[in-house]
Amino acid sequence: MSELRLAVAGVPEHFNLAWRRIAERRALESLAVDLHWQEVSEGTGRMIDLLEAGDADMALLLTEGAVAGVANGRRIGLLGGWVASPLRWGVHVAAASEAQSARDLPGQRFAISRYGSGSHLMAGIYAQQHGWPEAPKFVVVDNLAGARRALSAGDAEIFLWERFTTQPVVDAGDFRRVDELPTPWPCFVAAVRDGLAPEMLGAARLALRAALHEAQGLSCADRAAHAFAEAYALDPGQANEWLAGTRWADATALDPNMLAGVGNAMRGVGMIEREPATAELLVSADTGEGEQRMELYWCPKTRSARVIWMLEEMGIDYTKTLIDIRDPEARKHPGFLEASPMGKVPALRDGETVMADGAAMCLYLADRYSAGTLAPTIDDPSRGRFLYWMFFGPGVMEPSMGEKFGTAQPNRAAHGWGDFATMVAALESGLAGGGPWLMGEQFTAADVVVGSTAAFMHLFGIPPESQAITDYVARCTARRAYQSAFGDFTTG
Ligand SMILES: N[C@@H](CCC(=O)N[C@@H](CS)C(=O)NCC(=O)O)C(=O)O
Repeated sequence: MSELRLAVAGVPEHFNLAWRRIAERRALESLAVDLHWQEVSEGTGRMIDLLEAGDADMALLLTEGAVAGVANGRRIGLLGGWVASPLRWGVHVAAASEAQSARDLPGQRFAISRYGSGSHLMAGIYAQQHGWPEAPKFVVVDNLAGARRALSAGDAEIFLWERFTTQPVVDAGDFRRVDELPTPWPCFVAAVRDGLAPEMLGAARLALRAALHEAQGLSCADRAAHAFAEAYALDPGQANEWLAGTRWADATALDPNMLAGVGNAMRGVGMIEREPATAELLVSADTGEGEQRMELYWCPKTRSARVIWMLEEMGIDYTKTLIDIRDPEARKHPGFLEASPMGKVPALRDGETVMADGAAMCLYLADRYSAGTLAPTIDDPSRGRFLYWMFFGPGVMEPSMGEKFGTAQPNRAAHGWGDFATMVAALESGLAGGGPWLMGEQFTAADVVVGSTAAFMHLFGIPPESQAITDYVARCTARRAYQSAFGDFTTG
């Protein structure tokens, strides 16, 4: 596989720490993607220029800026979601300004990074929401530093920018925040330049999934807010508040209704003349090899949940085909039998790859689509330990459960899986390093396999008498992806 160079641009703000980290770690190397991360302080308008000039292949754009860009004929398309929660725009004036609230602002000039940027579009929305009698006036200032200069020199009076990014400027006594404006839609999307070759689109999707996974992992780590605060010089309390209100896109797919709502709002304030159609906005899903939708053969309340958890962690696009394993006729589904010779769920079809067995599928998915994040790469020394835990689930944990169900007698030396007590002790020793995950800081497919098996023990009323394992299960079950996969075990 020859390496593809993928240039990705985003603002140098806390939202994008995951990109910085996967680029520094060269996490996509094993997928033959050479990720170049570029920080662009001028924001969405400038990044659209970079995309059009071919200086960036993908960029994380403010949703309203991306939609307006497409409406205005810019040569970009939307690939997927990035941040699903709203952006909290702060409405700032110079500290010495006489303005105290929204009522004092009509007629004053907005500093904007550039035309078509988020600061421009949201200023239009703000003026409309507050019933300004005349069209607002704008002064282009490039970026936050330019806004600081413009407001203190009296070249402009108002500046809209993300309120956590400007907090240090407020704390320094340069800006005063007189109001806030949350976007009524998910704030960031990933856009690509027009004309990207299919293999580059595939690489862009892989990178987006890896970054989403990294962001989700970062956000639920211990002291998560500190990592963001340290990287972007934010106050830890502020970083905490920001993180509590931030949700990453669940899967990479974008909701056409949400995009239509953004277009409608932009046209309503006269920022665009026409609302772009979904087909113009979205990059086609048909991107060639590896991008056909995966098909998961599954059945509720079975081991299928393990693989659904894995797929949800990856934010991957897949379809589910229900095989009712209690119905002999349903199990005759030919596609299913090809994938699962024993007629057991879960099973998977991914292009020409067909396979069964949950743990094997988790390993396949991690290696193929998330190596470097959900699985250590082949040449990583920690790979051996990772494989040990991947096989520990089906090879040791599951068979040892028979002892608790009364279907197997303990025989530590003769049984390949030892016995239940030895299994518990081994797992406890694996967690003794403080984790929070089996491989340390990084959540991996081994946690899906071992964590789901330990969770099954709790669900089936045979929990090991171990506080360390109980705590580990609690960490696993707290994950959003776990909950969306295992919900059917706790309902009805
Ligand atoms: N080793 C397989 C076991 C799969 C398995 O036993 N699945 C059960 C449901 S949890 C099944 O399909 N049972 C139906 C049958 O065997 O008839 C895995 O972990 O995926």
